[in-house]
Amino acid sequence: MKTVITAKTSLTPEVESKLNKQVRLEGLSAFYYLAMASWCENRGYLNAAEFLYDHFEEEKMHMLKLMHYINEAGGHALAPEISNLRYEFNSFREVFDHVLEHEITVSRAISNLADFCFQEKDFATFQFLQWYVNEQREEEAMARRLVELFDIIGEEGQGIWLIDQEIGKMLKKLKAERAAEEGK
Ligand code: OFO
Repeated sequence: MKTVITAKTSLTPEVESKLNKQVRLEGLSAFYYLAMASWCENRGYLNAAEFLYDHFEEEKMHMLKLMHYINEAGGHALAPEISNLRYEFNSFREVFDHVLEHEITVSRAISNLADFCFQEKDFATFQFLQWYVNEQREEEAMARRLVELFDIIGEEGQGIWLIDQEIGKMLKKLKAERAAEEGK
């Protein structure tokens, strides 16, 4: 009788474990944004809060996309434990400095992960990760623009109000771009 050997998963244990590490980082990103959104809402920076709540949903989607990929490849995606969130910020600007810093960390993690998969000759996962490489490039650019608002407008006088308005416009543009993308 012919024996049919089927591999349970197409992922090596190392790739699976590193993908799960990235799941955790995306989950952490989601809850970082959630904590920052709540801080902004509590202070009355309502456009910024809406922007950050929207980004919470984006990061959640990034995490789920990875989890589905792992499971579909025969691995086991692990729901992350989230702890040590930061709930307090010294200023409105500090929130967005934190966003930029965090996005740079995530970009590096994605690059290292893609590099590892390439070295392992896991080209399917390498290709899958290109979506995240592009996404991070866009998110880093967006975070830089947010921080620039503080440099250009400044927080004195009506500055904070103006910055919050500009963030509102950025969110509107982002949503319009997403809708156009979905309509393609
Ligand atoms: Fe998941 O895109 Fe930013 O962190």
